[in-house]
Amino acid sequence: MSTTESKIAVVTGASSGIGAATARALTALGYQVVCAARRLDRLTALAEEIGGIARELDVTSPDSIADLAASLDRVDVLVNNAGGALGVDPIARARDDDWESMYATNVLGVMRVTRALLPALEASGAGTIVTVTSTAGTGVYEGGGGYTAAKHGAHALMGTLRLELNGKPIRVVEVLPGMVHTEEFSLNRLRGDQQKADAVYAGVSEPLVAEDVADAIAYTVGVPQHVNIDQLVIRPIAQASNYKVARS
Ligand code: 8X3
Repeated sequence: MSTTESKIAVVTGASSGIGAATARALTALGYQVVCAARRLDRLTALAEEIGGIARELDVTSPDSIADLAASLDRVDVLVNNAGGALGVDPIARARDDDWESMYATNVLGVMRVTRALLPALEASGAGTIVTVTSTAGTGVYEGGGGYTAAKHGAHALMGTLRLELNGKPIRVVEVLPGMVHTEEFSLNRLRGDQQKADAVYAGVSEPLVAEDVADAIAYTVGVPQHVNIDQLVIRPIAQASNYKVARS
């Protein structure tokens, strides 16, 4: 791998949405980006477009994470973006497999990928970890129990990590997006029902798009290395809280 000259950024969940946009934004900042996700066909196209590297990664698989770590000889930036929501059921009808899956991706996935890449991030002498959590990491709403619990877990993980890494040359950044209209977030959450997914954004004037969040992530990475943006909450102007959204 010809990575010895370039600074390397690893982006998980890079096959679409915020992850793909972040891979482009960090490339524009001068990083060589390792685009990691499960769907290698999409990653390969993205990597070709941006001059990056495609790596198949399932953040729920310890073996897959170990393979990724072993393939990298340098890591300057890690963006933990892989994750997502499944279902909008109230807790009274919570589906165990949804909750287990959300915990596996949003919490255990972040922990395992971070743990695996920490030695390389420290060895870089100027590492940065950015985890994309959510406004669901600090607030709750009906029907969001499994997702908000998982994102609260990821939020706690980042706070803990910042304390534990104090004194080491690694920034720990949490980006908490609100309503972002991406191709897949709501579609996945609503089990492929496009009509219901579209209804999430109906009447909302300009929900955020993936590039808005990618720009915010790139900002946290691009500020001087002594500046640690602990948390960056980003919402569309139409959204004042998780459930106060202006609709026409
Ligand atoms: C996405 C924001 O409001 O759907 O993480 O929980 S929300």
